[in-house]
Amino acid sequence: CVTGPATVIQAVAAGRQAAESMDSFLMKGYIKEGNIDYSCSRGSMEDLPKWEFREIPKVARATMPSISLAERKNNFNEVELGLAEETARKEARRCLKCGCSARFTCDLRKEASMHGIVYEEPVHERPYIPKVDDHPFIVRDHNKCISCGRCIAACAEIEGPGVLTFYMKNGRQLVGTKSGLPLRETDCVSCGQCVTACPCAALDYRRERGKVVRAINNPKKTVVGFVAPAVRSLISNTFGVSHEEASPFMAGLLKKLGFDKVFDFTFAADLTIVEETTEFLSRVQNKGVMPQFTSCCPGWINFVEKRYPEIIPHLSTCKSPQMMMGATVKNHYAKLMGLNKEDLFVVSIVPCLAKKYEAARPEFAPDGIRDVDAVLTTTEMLEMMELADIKPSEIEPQEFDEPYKQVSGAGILFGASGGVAEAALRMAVEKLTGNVLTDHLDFEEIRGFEGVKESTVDANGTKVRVAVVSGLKNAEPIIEKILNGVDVGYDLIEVMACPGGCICGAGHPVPEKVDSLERRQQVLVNIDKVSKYRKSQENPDILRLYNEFYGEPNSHLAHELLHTHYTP
Ligand code: HC1
Ligand code: SF4
Repeated sequence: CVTGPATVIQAVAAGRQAAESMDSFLMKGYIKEGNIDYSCSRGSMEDLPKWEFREIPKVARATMPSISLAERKNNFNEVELGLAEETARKEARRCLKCGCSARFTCDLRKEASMHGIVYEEPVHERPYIPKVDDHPFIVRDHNKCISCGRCIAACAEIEGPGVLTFYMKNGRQLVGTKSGLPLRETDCVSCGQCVTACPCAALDYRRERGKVVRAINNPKKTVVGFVAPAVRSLISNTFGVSHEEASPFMAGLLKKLGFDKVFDFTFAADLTIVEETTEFLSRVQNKGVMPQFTSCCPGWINFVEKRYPEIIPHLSTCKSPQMMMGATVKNHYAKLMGLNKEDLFVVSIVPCLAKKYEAARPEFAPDGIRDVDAVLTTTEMLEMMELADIKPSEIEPQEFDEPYKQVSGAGILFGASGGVAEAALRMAVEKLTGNVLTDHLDFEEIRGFEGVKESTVDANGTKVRVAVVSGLKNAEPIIEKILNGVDVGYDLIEVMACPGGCICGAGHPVPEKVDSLERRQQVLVNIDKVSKYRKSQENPDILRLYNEFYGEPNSHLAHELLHTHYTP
């Protein structure tokens, strides 16, 4: 019976109030390695405080630290278990052996402990259901599913596409697609929020760690890594390093893992701003298609291509920073170093699953050679660190490598919702007024976690009206208006699929509390504040790249390597 645990978890998702009003809950259950199943009997909520915790049986004891009743009631906080923090984290990650090894805290385990679920040997085995592998990298394992419905809610209510649903098969409630089509053929945007929502790794994604380790071990390959802006927000909070130390720590970690060169993705965010703002100003001057939508989030691009192809002319033609960096490394860096493209293995490290989809698109593999050979999530990078048994204290902070070393604070802001628009405004206002922008660099009204934020900036009489959207469902009303010929009152619209932007991407370990998302955002804001350069257009390495290679923004070569087309 799955009603019990499912009800508990659903109640958690819906809020504590819902839990209070439930009239049934799980009383008995079991968890065994690599599988979760439950048997249950019914009781009433009033019985809950009278529950006695029973002895944890062998199978569970082998995978969980021993804990007292008081400690279990205390929300299963690993530090309160009296274990060294690092050991406790490992334990918390290992706990249920569901396979979600990246989770630092596990809601399922926490709730099971809070509600006093007792682990027992199964009464009977349920037939094994083969894993469903109907997406380029998202995999569903029904055997682990507890029917909590979180993935369905994440897809419909957090993100927007709403492609998942429950269905019944052979008396079991399973998660599938509404249309019955394979996931890859639905409007799934590959954002991975369903994976983040799943408390027991019934939804997970295929790792690319092996591919990267093989390249590192291949002496013919020069392995280049570049790290996305939002990754440092997680690194700072996870390892307790200051915002200023986060970037050198990441560069040191990747070098220790065996990468030959490590660049900062933020460099490509700066490149994107120069290209995208030049395109925006040209649309303003030449009365091009307005408003212009940003194009750096591959989840958003998938959404437009699959559900709203009519608004493609509104999308900036700029590739995302990931693909600009890949094309620049495989062309400019290869030429500079006298390397064959085939011998360069380029890896991006991001907080995003949709970027795995983006990097594998055929248009980003000219002559069959991918611009970005592998995409590791932040979680995969931490897993590699654990597999290689690297202790944080062993990491020697390093600088990022030349020739893409200098980055701006504006580029760093890309990692949180509003950052792309803020960086674009810092350039657009300067170009429209003809004056160097020295103060009023902060556009705080477009930062934060609200689904839609807006700002109007007066640049010497020219008004630039900006909207910032995160969570795809929040973009739909704006798109509908544009399609109906209504003036939405914006010139530039930033859209990021994940609520709050990339700091909330599914490639990060699951955040512990909402507050930790705010801490992630604050890390980026703090880095921007102390940056030597705070505008993308003043980054000296960007200016040199144009001088030496691209010529000028939106040049012919820039269009060839840094811009793209979309496929309805
Ligand atoms: Fe993002 Fe972006 S900000 S999309 O969230 O434009 O992943 O960090 O790398 O490409 O730079 C993600 C982050 C990231 C791109 C940049
Ligand atoms: Fe990926 Fe960022 Fe878009 Fe989320 S918001 S899908 S993490 S690019």
